[in-house]
Amino acid sequence: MKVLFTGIQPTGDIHLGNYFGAIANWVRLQHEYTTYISVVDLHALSIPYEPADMPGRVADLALTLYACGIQVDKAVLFVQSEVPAHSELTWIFNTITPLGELERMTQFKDKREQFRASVNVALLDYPVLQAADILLYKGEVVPVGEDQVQHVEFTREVARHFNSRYGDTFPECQALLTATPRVLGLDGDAKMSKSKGNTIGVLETAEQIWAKVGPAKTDPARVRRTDPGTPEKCTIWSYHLLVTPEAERADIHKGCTTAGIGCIDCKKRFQANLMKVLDPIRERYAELAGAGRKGIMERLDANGEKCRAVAATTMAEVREKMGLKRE
Ligand code: AQP
Repeated sequence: MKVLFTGIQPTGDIHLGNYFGAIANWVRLQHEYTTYISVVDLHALSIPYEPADMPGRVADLALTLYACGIQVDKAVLFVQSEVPAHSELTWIFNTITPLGELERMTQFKDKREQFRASVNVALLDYPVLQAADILLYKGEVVPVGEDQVQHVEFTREVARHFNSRYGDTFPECQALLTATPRVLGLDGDAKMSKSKGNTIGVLETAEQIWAKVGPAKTDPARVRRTDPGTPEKCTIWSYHLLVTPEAERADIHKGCTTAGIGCIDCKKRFQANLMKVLDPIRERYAELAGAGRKGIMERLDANGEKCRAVAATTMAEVREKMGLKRE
């Protein structure tokens, strides 16, 4: 089987962007690939965080991923910092990465603006660590959201640079997108994002979600209930595309464009369809976080060990090719 590698930062609760932009694909593809999924805590250190919160966040993220449908016997879910070779390979890749390539990365430019007071080297080096993550396991397929496609392309470049300098070692990986690779933020921002506070979390209850969705902006043309709207200009419509069956969507589309339904009706129908997806995840999370927690934590330990072994094999090959093996 081909190797799939992907990761997610423990920077907050999993949201609809993570789920429909990436995780839904991981759940599907774990049956078709040798699958590695990393809780990338080293990446999360690149933005301000509270050390005391980190262990809880990592554990919670793992539990939520299993609740979303990642299976213990199908995917190797592990914690990045428990495999030191990720940092070692990053340094090696730093030596073959032109500075200019990192400076033009869209995510770096965005985060540099967002965290203006604390722009550290790790923010710039983030894609190099990501390349190390993927290539340590010789990942060929990388299912991500649209925002990460540029980093996957960069990883291909890194593999190419390394292979041409030191000999054929790494595969050139491909990004894999879902049908909805970019989920808008509740505030209409181009990206739902944990650090922007514009999210709907997958573990939120119907009441919590309604408190956010009820006041959310829709098509600005619908000032009064009787004003017809354009669904394509509405964030809530983009959410219907995630969860609402096609026939019902056609009905809602017509209702909006003819002012047959109001925005509140439209939002209620979205919420009802969304809860059909989220209720089972929340229930499963409750089970795992209770009786299942110890077993999951043990599984993370065992997976860390498995990954250290895979990483050691790759690093032995890398060291030898780079002349780092003593006579
Ligand atoms: N809005 C989104 N639409 C589609 N896909 C998304 N992803 C994230 N947001 C969206 C995808 O989810 C996976 C895990 O992302 P991550 O947590 O590692 O980092 P991120 O992309 O930076 O996500 P956030 O929520 O925006 O986190 P912060 O605010 O901490 O930076 C990735 O495959 C990502 O593409």
